Amino acid sequence: MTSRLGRRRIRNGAFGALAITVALLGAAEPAAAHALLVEAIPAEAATLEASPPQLVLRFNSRIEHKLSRATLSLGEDGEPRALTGTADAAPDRFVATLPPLAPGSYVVDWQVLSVDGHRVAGKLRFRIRGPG
Ligand SMILES: [Cu+2]
Repeated sequence: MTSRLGRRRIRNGAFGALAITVALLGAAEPAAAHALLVEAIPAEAATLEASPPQLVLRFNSRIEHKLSRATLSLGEDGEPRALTGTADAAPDRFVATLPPLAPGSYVVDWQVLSVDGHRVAGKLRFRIRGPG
């Protein structure tokens, strides 16, 4: 039979373990929960010979397609043109069909919503080589 004091000790011990678990989960959350970009096509800083047919951004977790977007600009100061994400893309990808692009330097400005509710944004630059 457990004494009153013994029971209280057990309970405090359980609370202590719970507090440590919560602290560990809290510390691990940011890295584990956001959607992080793991692959881009075209790749960052790529030099291409021809206009790429698609933009593909692959993440390490699911994204909300309806609340994810990207723009494409010709050069750093170019007018940003909205890219329409493919609604039926895989859950971990943002996919957009690209119009035929002239040679030049392009900047993709993207913003996705992770399923954990956090926004993640980034830029991607690539270049299409001109003739000659
Ligand atoms: Cu997050």
